[in-house]
This record gives sequence, structure tokens and C-alpha cells, in this order.
Amino acid sequence: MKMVIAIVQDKDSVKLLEELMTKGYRATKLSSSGGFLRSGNTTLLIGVDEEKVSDVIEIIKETCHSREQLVTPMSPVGTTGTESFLPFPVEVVVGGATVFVIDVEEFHKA
Ligand code: 2BA
Repeated sequence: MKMVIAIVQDKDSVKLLEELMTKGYRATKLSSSGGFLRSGNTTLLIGVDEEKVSDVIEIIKETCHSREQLVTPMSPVGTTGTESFLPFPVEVVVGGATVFVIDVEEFHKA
């Protein structure tokens, strides 16, 4: 058995869960936040048999889209060491999905 961990954008998570459920997969949805943007995203835990992993990844690829997002990190202004900070918008491309596939050593349902 494998565990597919998929970090996706909130906007894609509802459709992705629907697709997975329709096709008979089980999943757990966690609310998460990206370390860089510090904004909300969704982490799905999907436990599947090894031969189903590629199907799950295909569903994720079809459902999750990359989007450009404007971030405003604070940039220092001045050179004296007592600089003030001004917002400086930068565009980053987020997603479609960041996916990890890991081995499940044991699976129990009690
Ligand atoms: P965030 O960490 O909020 O990152 C959002 C987007 O910001 C990233 O999109 C990437 O385009 C950009 N970014 C991240 N770190 C950067 C940096 N140090 N410098 C410049 N740009 C940077 P994605 O790569 O699609 O990642 C989307 C989300 O997936 C991430 O949100 C994070 O929650 C997760 N993620 C990505 N790679 C990961 C990893 N290796 N381990 C754990 N989580 C990861």
C-alpha cells in the first residue's frame, strides 16, 4: 500500500475530492498553509494500493491547475541599517499540485 500526499490549492480541492470519491478512492482532507506564502492550501492523504497510484496522480493532474499569485514580501529601503520596509509585489506560480508518494508499512482499521 502507498500513501499519496497531495498539497493542492483550496480552489481545486473540492473538485479533486469529488473526482476521487466518484472513482471509489478514500481520502482525508487537512487544512494546511504553505511555508512561503503563509496562505491556506489543502493537503489530501490518499491511501491506495500500489497499482492505483498512477491513476490517482492522473486524477490530480487533470483536476489541479497552476495559477499566478502576487506576493508582497517586505523589502528593505535605505542603507543605514535602520531601513524601513516597503511592500514589493512579486509574482509566483503556485501549483497545480505537490505530490509525495510514500510506502505504508502497515495499515490497520480498528
Ligand atoms: P508555499 O510554500 O506557500 O509556496 C507557494 C509557491 O511559492 C510555490 O508553489 C512556489 O512557486 C513559490 N515558492 C515557494 N518557496 C519559494 C522560495 N523559497 N523562493 C521563491 N518561490 C518560492 P509550489 O511549488 O506549487 O508549492 C505549493 C505549496 O506546496 C507550497 O506552498 C507548500 O505548501 C507545498 N510544498 C511545495 N514544495 C514542498 C516540499 N518540498 N515539501 C513540503 N511542502 C511543499
